Amino acid sequence: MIAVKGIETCIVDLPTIRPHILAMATMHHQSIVLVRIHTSDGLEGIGEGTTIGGASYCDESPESIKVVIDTYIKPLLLETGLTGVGATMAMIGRLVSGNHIAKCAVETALLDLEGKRLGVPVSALLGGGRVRDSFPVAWTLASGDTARDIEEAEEMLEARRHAIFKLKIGKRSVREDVAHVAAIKQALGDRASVRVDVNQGWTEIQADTGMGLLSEAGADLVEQPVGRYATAAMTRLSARHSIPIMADESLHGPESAYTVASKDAAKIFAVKIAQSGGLLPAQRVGAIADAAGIGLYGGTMLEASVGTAASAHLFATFPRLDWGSELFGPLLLTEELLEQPLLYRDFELHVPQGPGLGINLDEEKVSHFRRDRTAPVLHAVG
Ligand code: MUC
Ligand code: MG
Repeated sequence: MIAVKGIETCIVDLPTIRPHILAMATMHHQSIVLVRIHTSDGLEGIGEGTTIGGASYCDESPESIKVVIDTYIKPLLLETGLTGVGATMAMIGRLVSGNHIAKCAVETALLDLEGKRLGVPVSALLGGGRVRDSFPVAWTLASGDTARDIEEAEEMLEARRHAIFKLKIGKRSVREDVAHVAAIKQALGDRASVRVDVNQGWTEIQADTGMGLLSEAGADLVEQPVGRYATAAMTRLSARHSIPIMADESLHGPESAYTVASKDAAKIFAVKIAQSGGLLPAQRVGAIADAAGIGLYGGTMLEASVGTAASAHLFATFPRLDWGSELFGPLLLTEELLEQPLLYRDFELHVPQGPGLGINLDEEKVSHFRRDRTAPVLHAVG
């Protein structure tokens, strides 16, 4: 058993490079929760808990994530100390129900600690370890302006950063949205894969029209067209349309993944560590998809570099990653939080190799952008 000497959390507000327009929110900044766990053997583990658009995307917000960790998880870990990561998370699960993103942040820090203690990357702690060192990364076009989105996509192709583009729709009328997608697909042609994310914005009837037209326009998939609990509608839509549905918000852990898979409600899963409740439950979501012959895609909650690195370690271990990933979160922010940024090259993200997450925070950046700037600066203890 290893004693916990301290747990610190802070919210860090980071500006985005441009407004990011989703069906439920327009983001001008991203607010992440950093958690740092210090142990008696002198190590520090880092985790990130991040959602999108305050409290608008799911049941948690940056503020609730911080409160749950500070009020319920921190005292528990200080009192009991750490055993294995799975056992510690099971103990937390008995006291804290739901709150997947808060749990993900803590579990990430525990895995970082364990990897540092053993001298291996987090990916080596998951299943049989990594099967790839890098994988493709999509970029989301969400400026709200068709011409600007095409320009942005051309820049990304030219820079060899992204050849997969996800378009955020669901805010305007179905026909306006489809016209926007068709114009972008026509401009990019076979040089890029164009996909859409409706973020639950449609009814089943709208989705019927939309999916038919999007298929004709050359889109490759439709992410979460209807509400997250509308499993029956997703099953019917999946049966009626050849363009695949990718489940995102419908997946909040292995149990929901099992429901979606067994009801044939989606042909692809966007696996997210935050929504799943951590890397370990997200690994089980991935295993359910794999066993059911469902396509796998590495999703994001638009985390900054810590959450993105954690996700990358997990996605590196999936036996299949047929649809690539969208781990571009750090690139949407004006500020880099790491001393050494994650490596994006030739359309792929390269998974860090060092022990734990294999990353180091830039302390000055953290102290400058943390919301409670007047509080003492977070620093490694011991
Ligand atoms: C989502 O719903 O997938 C992922 C990429 C992006 O632009 O938004 C997120 C959330
Ligand atoms: Mg989505």
